[in-house]
Amino acid sequence: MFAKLVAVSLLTLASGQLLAAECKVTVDSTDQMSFNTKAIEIDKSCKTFTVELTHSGNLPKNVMGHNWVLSSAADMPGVASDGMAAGIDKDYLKEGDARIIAHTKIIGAGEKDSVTFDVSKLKAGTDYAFFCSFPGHISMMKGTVTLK
Ligand SMILES: [Cu+2]
Repeated sequence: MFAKLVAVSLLTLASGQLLAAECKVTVDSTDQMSFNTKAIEIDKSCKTFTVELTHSGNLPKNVMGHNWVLSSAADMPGVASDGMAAGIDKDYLKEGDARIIAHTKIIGAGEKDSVTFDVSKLKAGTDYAFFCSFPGHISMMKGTVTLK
């Protein structure tokens, strides 16, 4: 009985450590207008979550720039189309757009940027999306963000 209890406790401890949530992810972007992931999962136990965006291509940001933008899936088309008009100096995002939950700046080849946001901004039961708002990129460069 005692041995069994100890075994269960050890198992709980071990799985607890194994399951410790990683509250950050690195997303790479390329000259092929792509991200290296289509789905990001955020553990509910994370207070904040950090996304580091890298660019492994060779093209400069005015030609093949990328950013990482988070909004609800429903808001994504509107954020992207308003962002297109904002221009590269504004990272192709409308200034003060409340629909944007988090975003990096636009980066070019060899550059990186990261953003950290409060996970409490995400509500259970809402679909979230990430995308690049560089004009024309959203068709290829988007994915889902899920709170789990
Ligand atoms: Cu892009």
